[in-house]
Amino acid sequence: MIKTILGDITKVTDVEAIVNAANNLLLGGGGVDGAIHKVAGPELLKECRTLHGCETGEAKITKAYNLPCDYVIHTVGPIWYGGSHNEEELLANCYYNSMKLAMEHGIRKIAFSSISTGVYHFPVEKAAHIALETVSQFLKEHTNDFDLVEWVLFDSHTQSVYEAELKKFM
Ligand code: AR6
Repeated sequence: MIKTILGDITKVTDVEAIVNAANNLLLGGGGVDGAIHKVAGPELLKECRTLHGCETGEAKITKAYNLPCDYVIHTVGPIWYGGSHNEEELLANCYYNSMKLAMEHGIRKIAFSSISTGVYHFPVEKAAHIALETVSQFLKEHTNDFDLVEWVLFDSHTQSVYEAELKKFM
């Protein structure tokens, strides 16, 4: 099942893993990354330090500490430079690699944030299309491995864009 909800990803209780929109250092930051570290507590930063960063488009997994889920998958979205720097493929890689990592850990319910569409300025319509296309393709190839994929979106405009894309892939 794929759905979108309006809300704060740090409060989501119906998934085993949430996906953080991190940066290459994996040492926290602003936006959703800051919110996740704040709620998870300092143990998360301690574990992140052992990971030695993450390449753009890749994903790494940690425990979730004080968050109400079991794991945090940290992926690093591309900064939008106008579209000629491989941004679309890198964003697709974020979703593909996060789903793959989840599957390898037996995670069946996962919540994504809107990777790259905040501080990194990826246009939300393009990002939502890539997100839904990549994940629905992944689910087609791994039909029995997931029960729920949801996007937890922080503002109603972003949610309406993801909802419109979702309808195209249902
Ligand atoms: N729950 C769900 N979504 C949220 C939350 C939240 N608590 N807080 C913000 N958002 P951004 P990026 C939304 O900027 O563009 C960080 O500093 C937000 O409204 O968090 O990938 C990292 O450390 C937007 O729709 O991520 C990196 O340096 C979406 O999450 C950099 O920002 C993503 O916005 C990554 O930038």
